[in-house]
Amino acid sequence: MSASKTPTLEWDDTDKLAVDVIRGLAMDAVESAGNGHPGTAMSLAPAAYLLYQRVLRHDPTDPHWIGRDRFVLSCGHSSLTLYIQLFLSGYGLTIEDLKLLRQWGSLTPAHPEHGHTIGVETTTGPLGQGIATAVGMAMAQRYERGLYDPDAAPGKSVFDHTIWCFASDGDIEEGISSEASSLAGHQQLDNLVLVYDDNHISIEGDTKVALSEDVAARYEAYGWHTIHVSDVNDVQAVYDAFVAARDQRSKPTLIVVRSIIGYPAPDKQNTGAAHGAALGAEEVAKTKVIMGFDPAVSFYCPDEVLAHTRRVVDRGQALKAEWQKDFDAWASSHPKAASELKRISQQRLPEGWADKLPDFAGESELATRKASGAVINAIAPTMPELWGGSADLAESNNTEIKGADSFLPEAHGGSPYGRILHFGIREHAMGAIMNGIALHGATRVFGGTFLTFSDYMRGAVRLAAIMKLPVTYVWTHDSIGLGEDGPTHQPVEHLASLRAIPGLDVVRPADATETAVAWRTIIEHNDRPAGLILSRQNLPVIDRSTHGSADGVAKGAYTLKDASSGIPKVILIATGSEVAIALAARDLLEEEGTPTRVVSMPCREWFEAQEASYQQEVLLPEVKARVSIEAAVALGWRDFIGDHGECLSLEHFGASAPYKILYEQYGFTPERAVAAAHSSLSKVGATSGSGPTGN
Ligand SMILES: Cc1ncc(C[n+]2csc(CCOP(=O)(O)OP(=O)(O)O)c2C)c(N)n1
Ligand SMILES: [Mg+2]
Repeated sequence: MSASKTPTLEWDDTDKLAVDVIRGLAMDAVESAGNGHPGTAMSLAPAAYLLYQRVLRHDPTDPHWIGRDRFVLSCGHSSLTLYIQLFLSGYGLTIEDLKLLRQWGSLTPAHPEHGHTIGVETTTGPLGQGIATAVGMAMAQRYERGLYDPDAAPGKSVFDHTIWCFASDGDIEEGISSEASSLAGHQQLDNLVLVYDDNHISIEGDTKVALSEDVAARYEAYGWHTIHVSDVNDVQAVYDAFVAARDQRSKPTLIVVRSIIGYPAPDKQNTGAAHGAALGAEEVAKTKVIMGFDPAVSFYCPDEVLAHTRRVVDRGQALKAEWQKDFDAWASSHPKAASELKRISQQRLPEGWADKLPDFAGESELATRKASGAVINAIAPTMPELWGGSADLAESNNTEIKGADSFLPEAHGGSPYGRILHFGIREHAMGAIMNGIALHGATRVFGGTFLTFSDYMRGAVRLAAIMKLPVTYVWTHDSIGLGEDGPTHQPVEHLASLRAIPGLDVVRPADATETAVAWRTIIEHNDRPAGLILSRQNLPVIDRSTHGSADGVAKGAYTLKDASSGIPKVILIATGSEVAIALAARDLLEEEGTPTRVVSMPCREWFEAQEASYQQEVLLPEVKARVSIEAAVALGWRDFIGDHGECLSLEHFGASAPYKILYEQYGFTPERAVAAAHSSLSKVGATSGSGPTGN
């Protein structure tokens, strides 16, 4: 794009004043909180203002407009960069909200929180996540266009828009951004613009202590278009760069913008001190004088500035009205697609989708990962909103939708609108990309890797839980049951550590039938992430004519096999592959005359959401002899087994050997479960102490 084609920026004194007003508000908000991050909100003011006022396609009166551009502030610490634009644009934030920065219950928490403040597209704060989330949004935009309007010319579809992301040195340094940016280049995401605030300062001061590569050269090597702007205060140059980046067709664009953190504060600009602390009354006063403001006035925002900036509402409404005409025309010429879009947007599932779930009754044994693959393939034809893939383990994770195209530019041998995601070996980016996809629209995405590598995704999983995003992790190879690959690949602590994340459903089905119900339940939830924990090895398919219905999975735990007569004396609680061991142990216990109940507990979170009466029906409070069986650390199981219970668990790493040997060696056998039951029964007999609580 040549500079001559770029429209001249209209920029008057009120715009100039508005940028200084932003700087003043940023300083004052942090000063009033006593802490916060003023520096970058001050230095990035011209870029943020230009974007929101002149370039971003948005209508502040309709923040959920599907045709809007998305803005991601990856450097979430600089939340004022966003909050002040939301205030000036008219999203509902007020000066009073800015005065309550970082305060209890305010709309202006320290870091932007999606679902809390209108206009915040994603929660950011953990550096690097925002860039990868933006990549996910850009991928979702292309997929959604492919679903509904694949034949439109580039830039001409109502589903076309741009994903904008502002990022700081920390975002650029974090590995997740490299993973995601590499993939974005490979995917040729021309709808993505990353603005890198190259201010050479992070918390420890000059970034020369930790960063020396040529970032733009790195991005060029990834396949990005790059643009340099030598001074963020050169608004025409910033504007030209924005327009050129937006109009770039074929690659994502990185705009490297040089800025001076804390500008124009006389003493603290260009120092780490401007990053994350109040500038102090004296410095604030001096800065206001430099800007021509009265140093005695705080939160200065003259009416003329607000009247000027709120005109962006007119601009946005006009853009939207224009778009609406096109959308209506599209809808009338694509009635089927339009009704499907409506369904998906309302997060409704297609009629009869669950009838498509496979019935595994005829199978004798099957790995739950394979059952999961069968489920995905059974429901995929009725659910176009379902897509996903793996971090290079599709065959192992059984995530492939058979017959579907790979989501890839044609140059790389796929279809730009394909349904199979290839994340490459980039688990952390995969997690954040899934978040971006879920945030962008109502499609349902899944992503697979080995459970042990969920650690590599954890930062993104945690954000999915915070944002309540309905993404599904397909985590296979779930225990020592994976066998020969050994301790690096055998999860031991992962179940406990994932269960520790509030709002994440950790679901470990016992057999193929439970896997189908687990998928059904996950799909029926649209307000939280879930991890499916699946076995590599075959597991017996439980005969449901003689055992409890797998529908109990939806309640998190259920009686799979009750005592043959009367009230059980002992309850065995197991998950996943260890349920079969519990069933075999029950047979032994029953043979010796101990009435035994087996409870399958695939999802604690779902069980904990049940009424106390149901919980007590399953875990009879009067039965204090209990054994938990799970080939992982015992952490968390005491909540269910109580003072008299025993845990059959694994408190050390595994080893490289065939899995049956490992189960023997580490004591995951029916005989050991029986011994544990005896031990628990004797504790109950020996004491009259308190039993388990809460169930
Ligand atoms: C993953 C992660 N690690 C550490 C932090 C803590 N932290 C917040 S900002 C920051 C670095 C600030 O430097 P930069 O990213 O250049 O932002 P600037 O000061 O230029 O605004 C750090 C280490 C974080 N928010 N996220
Ligand atoms: Mg910096």
